[in-house]
Amino acid sequence: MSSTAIESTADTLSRLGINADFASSAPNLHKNLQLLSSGQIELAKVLLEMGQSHLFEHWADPGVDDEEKKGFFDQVDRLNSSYPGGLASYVKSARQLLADSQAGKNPFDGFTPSVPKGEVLTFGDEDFINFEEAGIREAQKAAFVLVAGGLGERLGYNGIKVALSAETASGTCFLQNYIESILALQEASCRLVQGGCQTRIPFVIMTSDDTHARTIELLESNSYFGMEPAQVKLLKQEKVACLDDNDARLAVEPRNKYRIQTKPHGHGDVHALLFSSGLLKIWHDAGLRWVLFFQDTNGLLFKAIPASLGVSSTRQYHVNSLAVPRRAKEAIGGITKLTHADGRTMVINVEYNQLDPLLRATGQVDGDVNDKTGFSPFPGNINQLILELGPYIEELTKTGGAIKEFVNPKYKDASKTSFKSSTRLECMMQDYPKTLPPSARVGFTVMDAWLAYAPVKNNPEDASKVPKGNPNHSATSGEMAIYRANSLILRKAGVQVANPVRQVFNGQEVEVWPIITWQPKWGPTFAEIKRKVCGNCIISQSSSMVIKGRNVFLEDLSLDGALLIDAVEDAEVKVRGSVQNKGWMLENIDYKDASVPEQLRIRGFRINKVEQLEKNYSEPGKFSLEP
Ligand code: UGB
Repeated sequence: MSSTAIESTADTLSRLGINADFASSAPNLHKNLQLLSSGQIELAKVLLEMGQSHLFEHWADPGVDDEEKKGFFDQVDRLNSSYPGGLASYVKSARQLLADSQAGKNPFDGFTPSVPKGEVLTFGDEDFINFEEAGIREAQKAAFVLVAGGLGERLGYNGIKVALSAETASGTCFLQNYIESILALQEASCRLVQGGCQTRIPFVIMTSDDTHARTIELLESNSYFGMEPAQVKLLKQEKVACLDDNDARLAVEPRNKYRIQTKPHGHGDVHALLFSSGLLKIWHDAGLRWVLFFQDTNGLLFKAIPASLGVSSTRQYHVNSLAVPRRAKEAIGGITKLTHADGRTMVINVEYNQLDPLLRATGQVDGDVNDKTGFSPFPGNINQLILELGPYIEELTKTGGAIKEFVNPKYKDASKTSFKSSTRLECMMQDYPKTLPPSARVGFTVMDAWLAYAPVKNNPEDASKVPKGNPNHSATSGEMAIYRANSLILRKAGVQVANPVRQVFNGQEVEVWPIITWQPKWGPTFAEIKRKVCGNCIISQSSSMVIKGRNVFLEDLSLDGALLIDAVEDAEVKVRGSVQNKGWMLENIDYKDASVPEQLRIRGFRINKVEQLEKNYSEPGKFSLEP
């Protein structure tokens, strides 16, 4: 060590008011102090004060691995600055939560669950149509936030989930479907303003290191799927430090002793990120009123948005959780009213693994079971939240966006003293209402699952083992649900759509309806779809129909085969008469067949496009298609 280096370290320490002995508990750190900047020394002090001296146990002498040591502090700096309250606060919370977990403390201690009251909608009735209309009016005051930082371990797909095709008839991926849906709402909402409007609905995507680069690439290589790039903002969540034991000792990365092991913190990060990004204030200043949160693989989602947003504005909900009827033990949380012995109440999601023990602990001996309707009395949380922006900002100003965390260590044995592998704190975006005052208006909106919810979460093997009657939540069921929903919507609009047949793909029995899909702008609301369909239209079970374009009208159409229409914005196309051809067929694929692309394999089928009628209208004008 050179004498100048000793002097400058000593100077730095004295300038920082830090006693030179602060690193005596970590001799290997002490030896390396000369390498550290003043900021790094402060971080080192924080680590030692938190009882983390073991992190330096394997540090080499100065001159060896010095770049790695800098890298260590870069990482500590990131972990410290990305967590509300910094690393010290993280370790403090971890110790408390780990102690509670070891003691077997029930996070809902003192609370009794009951079934809350909310808005239950019936697709297509007068109320539904009115709520949709109100929702479309509000859409120009909304911002959308997609949480897409998850790896999708349950699905086991190699790519990012938003790049998966929501359905293979048109090949539209989830991200494209979401963007086109937001643009469709934007246009529909602006059309209600006299003279139109220039509103560009903001769209935020929360990514993580696992998904960030591939999300950007997907957007850029597809020209943002038609959205203006400035409308889209990506916020990357950081992972959090892993914990090795009940004393919250930070875990060293197994492959690099100069790094702390990290794991995802959960979708709850979205609130702190939005708050610290400054976007909420910008939106508020621009007159926005709503923030809508949603997840990465639900191809039905936007069919439920206009009506739910209408409920939020009509009922003046500060928080509106979208929900569907839930089967007992289904892996989605239950929306629950919790009443504390001291009188406090909250309406909150109780996660699927906690609902059953909570019910049993509070005298409902059968736990999480269906009632006579065949469903759990607790509506299923589909994790689509609509928050009113003003109260949201007020709350986050108090909390900084920190969300109540939990820890879920896998203990080695009943003594609960050591873990099978490192754990970490996690948080969920739907836990936001936990800190709200009793005056907050927290509600929910229930819709039929066929209309609102068909996520792609389970791999083929797990999906095939789902108990009979419970949804598979696989790529197979997710795609089939889109065709079913579109068929049922057209039925409600007056089209005679044939009944489905049952078929098995990847070991899952599903209903196969006609393969019908349309671009979101063709039918952003039910009223709009009804306007596009008239006369006596018939669609046979083996038919397929793909509509691209806004102004395509079905009039006395009889379809028995495949029909594809693609029309530019100002082309108005009336489709009449009888379309008959050999159409499309579904062919089985085995998910283990590695010769087939993974995108298809995980569905268990591919569409064989045998024969089709395909018409493109690339010029403005009025057209009639009468085969
Ligand atoms: N996600 C992130 O963006 N970051 C993360 O760190 C983790 C996830 P999962 P989960 O709708 O069926 C939720 O893994 O967490 C994103 C609700 O908690 O698909 O098991 C990720 O990219 C549960 O109450 O779901 O369960 C994805 O978009 C229930 O409603 C989203 O977060 C369930 O979803 C969800 O992640 C459901």
